[in-house]
Amino acid sequence: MSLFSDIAPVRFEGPDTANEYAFRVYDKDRQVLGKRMEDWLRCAVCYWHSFNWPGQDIFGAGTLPRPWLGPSITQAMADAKLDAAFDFLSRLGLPYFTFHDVDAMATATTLKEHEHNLKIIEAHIQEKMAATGVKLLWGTANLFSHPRYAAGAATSTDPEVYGWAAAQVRGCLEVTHRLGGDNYVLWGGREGYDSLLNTDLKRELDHYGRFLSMVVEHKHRIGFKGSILIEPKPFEPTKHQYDRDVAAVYAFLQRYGLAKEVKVNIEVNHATLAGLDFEHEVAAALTYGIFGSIDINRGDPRNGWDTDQFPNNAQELVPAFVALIEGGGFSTGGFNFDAKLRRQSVDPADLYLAHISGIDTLARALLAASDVVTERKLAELKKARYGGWDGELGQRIESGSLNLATLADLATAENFQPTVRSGRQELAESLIARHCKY
Ligand code: XLS
Ligand code: NI
Ligand code: NI
Repeated sequence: MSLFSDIAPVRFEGPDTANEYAFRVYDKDRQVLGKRMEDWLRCAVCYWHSFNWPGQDIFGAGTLPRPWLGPSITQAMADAKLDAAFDFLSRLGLPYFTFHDVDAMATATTLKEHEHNLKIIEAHIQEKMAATGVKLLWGTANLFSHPRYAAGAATSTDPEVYGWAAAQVRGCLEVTHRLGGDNYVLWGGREGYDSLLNTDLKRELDHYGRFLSMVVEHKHRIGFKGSILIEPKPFEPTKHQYDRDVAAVYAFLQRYGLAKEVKVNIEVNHATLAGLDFEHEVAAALTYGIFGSIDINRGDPRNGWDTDQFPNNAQELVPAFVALIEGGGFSTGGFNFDAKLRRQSVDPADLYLAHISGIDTLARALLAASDVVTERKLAELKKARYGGWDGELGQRIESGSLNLATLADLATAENFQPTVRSGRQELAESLIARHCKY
């Protein structure tokens, strides 16, 4: 029995059900474009927002009943949290979870203690995973909450802090490996700066590049086959985060020779904070060949911080799903619900309702996007728009057989008189909207 035991295991009951604790659209075995829905979405519940956050904000204390939380977490508290978390996970019926080292373990003050406490909880997590069949999508080390990380972890001004970060990442990467995790994530929590006046940008970036290289090297040393993922975010907590968006991460990876080793974990609310569409980030990552996984949530269009709300608007997600489907779907990644309740959502039932609605939203977006892709009209519209490039001139340019001078001479000699052609944007938007019927 736990806080979450009052709800019966959540099942698919179809759109007409009167049961709020059932999936209306998410039918995990339903075939979509030759793959089960569960295998397209690969959904995960995150440990931190769901079980490790008492509902505090910068103006007030926690509101949510989470009896296993306190200023310092004992092993008994960590175990009670684990019981409750896996009770929830198995009742919700999603295949994966994600966690930070410190979300799950008892509080430690030294690195020896940290290793010890992590080992204890690892064994308990292993038992829970075996008993429930829930798998690990990714693990990550929290390198931002403790005061020691105030000036960053891999970009800290203090090499001893850098050493702490190395120890935490080694520990959590190895645990993730032993638990069969599919990915290991690094969100650069405080890797950034608040003022350039006191910041040595080059030195910090070089330290960060070296850190990531050490992580990749260790991954290979221990034989971890999953993906290493960086999670971009433009700001918060620092004014300027180094991993501000997919393009910045790609430039960083190239600079340090890691573009073939590291991919990205894209978060919806981080993309929008960066002033970008979520689908832009997905398409950019696919284009650069660094698409990894997704933290699914949403921001509020009227304020500018990471509100981490549960997704509830399928239509808004369809363009990203079209890109995802056309890109072949996830390999090691999935949709991690990096989303949290509101402070007034104090009933244990609210955590179910939030996830159920979020998962159905993803299922709706998947079905709509699969119709868009199957119909092919959008793909044809796009292809036709670039039709000129398939002709003789376009092919000569694309193949590199013209240089600036020969092309300029050709354009002049043949008196090119191009005219504006319709971009068919309204039709493209309509092709999305008409399929949002689930
Ligand atoms: C914070 C991030 C964080 C990462 C994991 O904004 O989204 O939750 O996903 O460290
Ligand atoms: Ni995230
Ligand atoms: Ni976030």
